[in-house]
Amino acid sequence: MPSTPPEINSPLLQKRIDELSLITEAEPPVVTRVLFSDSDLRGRQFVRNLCEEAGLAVRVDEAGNMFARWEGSAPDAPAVATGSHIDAIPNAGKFDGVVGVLGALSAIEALQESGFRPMRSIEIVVFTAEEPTRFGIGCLGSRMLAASIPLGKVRGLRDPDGLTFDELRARAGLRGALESVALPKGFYSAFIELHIEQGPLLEQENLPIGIVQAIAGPSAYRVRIKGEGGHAGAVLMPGRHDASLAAAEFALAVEKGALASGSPDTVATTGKWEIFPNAINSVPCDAVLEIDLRDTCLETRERALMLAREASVEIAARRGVTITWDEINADPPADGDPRTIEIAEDVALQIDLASRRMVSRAYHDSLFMARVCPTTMIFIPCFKGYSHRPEEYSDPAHVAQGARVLAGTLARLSHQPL
Ligand code: HGY
Ligand code: MN
Ligand code: MN
Repeated sequence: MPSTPPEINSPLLQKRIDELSLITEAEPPVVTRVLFSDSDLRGRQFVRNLCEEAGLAVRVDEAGNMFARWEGSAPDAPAVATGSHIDAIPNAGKFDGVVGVLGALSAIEALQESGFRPMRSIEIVVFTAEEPTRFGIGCLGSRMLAASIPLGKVRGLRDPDGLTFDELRARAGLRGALESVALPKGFYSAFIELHIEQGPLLEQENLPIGIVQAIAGPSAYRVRIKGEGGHAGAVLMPGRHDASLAAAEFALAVEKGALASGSPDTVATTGKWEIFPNAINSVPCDAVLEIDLRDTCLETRERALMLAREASVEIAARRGVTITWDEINADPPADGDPRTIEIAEDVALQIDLASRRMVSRAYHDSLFMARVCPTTMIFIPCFKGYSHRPEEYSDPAHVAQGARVLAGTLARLSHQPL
């Protein structure tokens, strides 16, 4: 066991983060790497090559989750897992998810160079489809690993071009049974994910490390509003059933529901709007909205949802439109594992890094890994909390410190008694 966690090769880690950021569908420095797109496939290959150069044994499951294993002296014991995602939403930055994948690789390389030998194997997981961009639902890979999504629902997904998950994963040469993806019970002894905070607290409090004690529960809904179209000049106002204006009122009602839930942790937005026929001189007859509603507490999230549903009934009656709801996902919050949290805190303390426990308001693959093994996350600060935008930034010192705390935590978890 290393007396203190080994130093991270920060310039090399930064160089890799920069190199991966150039594998994008957008113009650098903008990062866009949508599930199973050409840039996603090239990004996966980039990470795979680095892991194989580090001597890790790499495999890919039928959903596209990639695993890079550093075999320990007890190869049959439940391994310690770490990792994150490299897919990126449109107009994203270069740190979200990537820090947890490349930081984990740098942590393992530092441990290797320090002469540390794992007892439990240590495995990096690069989860497929953490972002909801392609299919509207996030964490598809970790949901399937945790057997937390009916495979019929996965097969029924369609992307905006009408492509299925099976058609898209075939691009990566994956055609095997998705039933093989779910992890056997007890496969991992622990999971720990390094990630940028995607919020402003650590920077505001000038703290280098956050340890996640809870992850907010995400939910998403697709709401269809059916009105009546017509000529924008000829249909007089009293006779209109304008789907777009009903959508506008409804989106404000969603916001109102979140504000009236009784908890400051309830957040909601209407992030996707499609108006039909979307022509300037035509009264919109249809609107399709996608709502993102989250909370650290199920009860207040449900209250916000109920208020929004009640508002939709009133808006539909008053405006003479129909409003129908489809649930995309509604997942409970997850708690960090106390023992794993303590270990990560103790490692940070050991290298004089102040830390605080905190909530993750973004969801992560950890939300589902917490269903299969003790899980927590290590957060590092990011500039003004920016994320999901090109200005996303974490300075190299913070990235390296996060990876170093990860290295120390992985070392201790790997030597947990069998
Ligand atoms: O939306 C989220 O919380 C995550 O970044 N996909
Ligand atoms: Mn993200
Ligand atoms: Mn992420």
